[in-house]
Amino acid sequence: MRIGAFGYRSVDGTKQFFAAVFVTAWCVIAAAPSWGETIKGSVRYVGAPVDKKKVSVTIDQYVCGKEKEPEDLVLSSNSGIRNAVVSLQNLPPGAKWDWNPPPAKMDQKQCSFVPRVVVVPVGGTVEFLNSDRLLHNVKSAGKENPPFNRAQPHARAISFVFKKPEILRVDCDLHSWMRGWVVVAEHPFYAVTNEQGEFILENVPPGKYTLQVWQESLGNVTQELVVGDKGATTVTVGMGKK
Ligand SMILES: [Cu+2]
Repeated sequence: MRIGAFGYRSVDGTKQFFAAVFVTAWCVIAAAPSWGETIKGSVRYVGAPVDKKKVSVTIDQYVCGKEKEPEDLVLSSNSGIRNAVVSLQNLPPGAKWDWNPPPAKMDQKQCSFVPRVVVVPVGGTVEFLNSDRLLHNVKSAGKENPPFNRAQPHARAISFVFKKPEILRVDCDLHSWMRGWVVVAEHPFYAVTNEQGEFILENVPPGKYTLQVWQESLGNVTQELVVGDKGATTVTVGMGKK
């Protein structure tokens, strides 16, 4: 819709081009499977109080700062958990999807991986960037996908393809606090919670599901869920440190 709107603001020469883009985009949307059901949810922290200890930085303070907020468990003011990965298990047999997103990007900015969590399909690509004017590296030691460890000078992009489903940890050896996660997903019914701990899963076929939530420092929880055919299904999932 917005692409079409841009067309009106363009000068005459580009108007037609944008109109074409709009029509193409509309056709792609129309061709996608339209189960139409939506799950709107939030993931909340329900455990013991969290000790928010800052991480002190001892090197490269001119870029990294003197200390970093802990990012392994980030909560909103009303206990929403950021960067939790929500997915549907047990998809109905015969459910089909056309899922070919552009490469995910994970930047290194002020000595943090940004975003901290990316989801890619099996066979998908993550492009690692470095916006910082210093040297980082990207290292991963997954179990299913080949390990890698590459130096990453400023502004160099390095792409990796992930062929097997798993959740991989990404580190920078030069800055011990830096951590990211690549989630290699078998189907598109995955979402990462936002700053408020909220997520949306769209185009879900009606049915009974197990919703799984993974968070790097809290592990996994599951919750049963029924998706009907009358509007959005809402769900709240609680997670806590034991
Ligand atoms: Cu680094």
